[in-house]
Amino acid sequence: MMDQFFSRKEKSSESYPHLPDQDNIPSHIAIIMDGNGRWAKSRGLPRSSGHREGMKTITEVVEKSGEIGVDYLTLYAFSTENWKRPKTEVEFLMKLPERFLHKELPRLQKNNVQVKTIGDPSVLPAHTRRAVEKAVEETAGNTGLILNFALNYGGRQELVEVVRQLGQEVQNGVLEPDDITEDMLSGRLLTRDIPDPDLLIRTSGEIRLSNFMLWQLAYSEFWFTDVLWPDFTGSDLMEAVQRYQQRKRRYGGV
Ligand code: V07
Repeated sequence: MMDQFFSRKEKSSESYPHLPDQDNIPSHIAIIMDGNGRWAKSRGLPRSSGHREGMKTITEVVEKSGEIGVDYLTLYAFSTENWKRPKTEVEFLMKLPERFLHKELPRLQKNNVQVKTIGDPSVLPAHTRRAVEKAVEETAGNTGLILNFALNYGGRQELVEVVRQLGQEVQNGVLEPDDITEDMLSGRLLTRDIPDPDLLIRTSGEIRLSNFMLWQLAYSEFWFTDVLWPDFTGSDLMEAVQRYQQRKRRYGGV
């Protein structure tokens, strides 16, 4: 076979001979990055140091994802429920997008990563919103991994917004309720430009969705690990991908 016919995925997986299935890399991985507070507590450190350590994990996971040929990586950075946390913690968390981007944006540019977000930006502090907008704009032309941060995101809120839109269209007389289809819902979600996740990873041992991508995860494979997010490594990601591939191969066998 000639070289130019190898896809990016096939080529990059040559350096991962332990990956059983070289062309069944999940196109979209979504991650609930849980366990930062617990990581800190177990070391007698403040929760903030767990969050800071969790940012280093993002860098490692982004690079590994790009290497193996993942197209989309969605990270649950801040949920609509997280506002209930103590004010000081929320204030700290709202500084993390700036800190992360200040440190990592040059590397993201170099790696051809495109930054995107889902969630309601309207209630974020202006400094947070500005930092994120800048990163989105400055990476808009990149053609590699799409790094999608869910920031002030809630799955139910996202669905309510779609229902409101459709209701409005019905009221305006441009739409009949019976004509509403799945595509009309998915085409109005914040993820309308990206495919549904193939694989969901949640760290830190909790087995629930916590309002994350409720519609989009309907057919995804789920991978739960007890590893806390700050301890999660590129090789944990590879384990999750391998398990995903094993499950996919079993389906193929039936
Ligand atoms: C946050 C650090 C990672 C562990 C999980 C929770 C805490 C990166 C971002 C971020 C968000 C948007 C963006 C660039 C970076 C972030 C929050 C919390 C609120 F465009 N990490 N991180 N945002 N944590």
